[in-house]
Amino acid sequence: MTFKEYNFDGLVGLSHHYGGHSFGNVASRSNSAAVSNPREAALQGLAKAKALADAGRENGLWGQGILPPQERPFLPALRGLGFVGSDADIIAQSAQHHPQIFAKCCSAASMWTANAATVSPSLDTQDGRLHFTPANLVAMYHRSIEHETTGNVLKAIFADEGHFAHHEALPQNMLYGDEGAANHTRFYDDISKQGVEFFVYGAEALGDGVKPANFPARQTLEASTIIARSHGLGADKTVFAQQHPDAIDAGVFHNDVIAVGHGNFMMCHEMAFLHPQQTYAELEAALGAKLFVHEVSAEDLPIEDVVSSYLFNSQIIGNAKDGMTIIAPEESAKNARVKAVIDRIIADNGPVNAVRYFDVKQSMQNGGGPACLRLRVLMNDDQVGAIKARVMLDDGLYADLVTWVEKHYRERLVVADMAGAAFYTECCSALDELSKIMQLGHVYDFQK
Ligand code: SUG
Repeated sequence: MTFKEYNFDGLVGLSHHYGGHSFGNVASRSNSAAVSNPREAALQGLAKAKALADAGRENGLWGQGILPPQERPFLPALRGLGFVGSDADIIAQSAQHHPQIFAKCCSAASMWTANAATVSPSLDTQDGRLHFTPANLVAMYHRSIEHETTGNVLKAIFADEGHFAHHEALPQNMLYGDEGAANHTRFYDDISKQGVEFFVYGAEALGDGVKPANFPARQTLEASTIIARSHGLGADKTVFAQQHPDAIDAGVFHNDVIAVGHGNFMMCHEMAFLHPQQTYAELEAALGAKLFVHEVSAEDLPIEDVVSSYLFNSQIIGNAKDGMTIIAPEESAKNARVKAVIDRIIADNGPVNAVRYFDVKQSMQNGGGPACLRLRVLMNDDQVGAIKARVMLDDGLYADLVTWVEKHYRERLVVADMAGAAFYTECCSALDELSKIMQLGHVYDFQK
């Protein structure tokens, strides 16, 4: 049976704003309190997803899905923090007396679906099912409230237990900090055979090894090993590597900000891993075939440019035979040093032969590039056939989603705009409509 990669992009939520919520994420912090445009954000994300859906339909090489946004403000979180009364009371009290907490409970950060879950295709798992573990995202409070709804959504879409296995998020403790697919890459030589699952962690929580000095290591080795174990991955096909702590301190809060892999190719910066040569060798040994690693030096691209351009948060699509394409953020085209790096990657004899740039500025300003916006799920036709929800992005779904966004989304948003019951009601009625468009059933708390 042949397998295909499906990118599930997160549809940006109605509450997309710049809250400055992520310590260690340079863009989030520097755009704090800027005015956001949720409508533009959602349309930018949809335009990228539609372009890839069209290209994939034409060449038959990949597919494109969509994951819905979450309900915000998230009242279960506010209730858990001691706010009581009617929905309107809870919103008013928290917004008035604890505006920062209120803003965190309004975050639309679930749009970055690379952090939704870790996904292991059925080719790699002991029981032959496709496994999902929603990320607990404990390092940042505003993201730690995502995993339950994420689990509901994944279970609603990938409902068939014969094909799909769903795990609970890991325990809510920094020992087990887990940020999902942003720190997980799968390499393969043949897309329809077992691949190598590569887990990158920021620190070993219980070890004496080096750790970043200033910013949090959001992913622990402990978390990565639990997932490898519970997904039933083969030890000889699993590689763990530590991120360079200095990179985390420079603003590289996830591995996908400094490295990206696809098939038999990886492009990364020399500061990506603590032990780069050992990491490349272990990956190639596990792959049992040639792995093309394009390592970019700090001399060619200082770490500050890595963080500002988000070059390594590109998606890579296609295959080694027909050629791969880098899907880069527009910010990368504007930086001459980055442009030169891309030209060199295309010119060398690796599998990449093209680049396309996309404008996802609304997301970028919160530290989320093209690759943050998608969750990769490798499936065969039977597994795709088992999905009953309307999540595959064809012309019809795209048109319905654009109409839905244009009907419900604001063009200007700051935290104060979300501080009344009206915004909450607006969001719930929009999401209720969306869950019907996407045939998701009841995945939201307000639908209980
Ligand atoms: O977790 N930003 C997200 C960006 C996530 C990017 N994802 C990947 N690299 N895969 C984060 O830091 C900022 C929200 C705010 O400040 O309003 C935020 O959550």
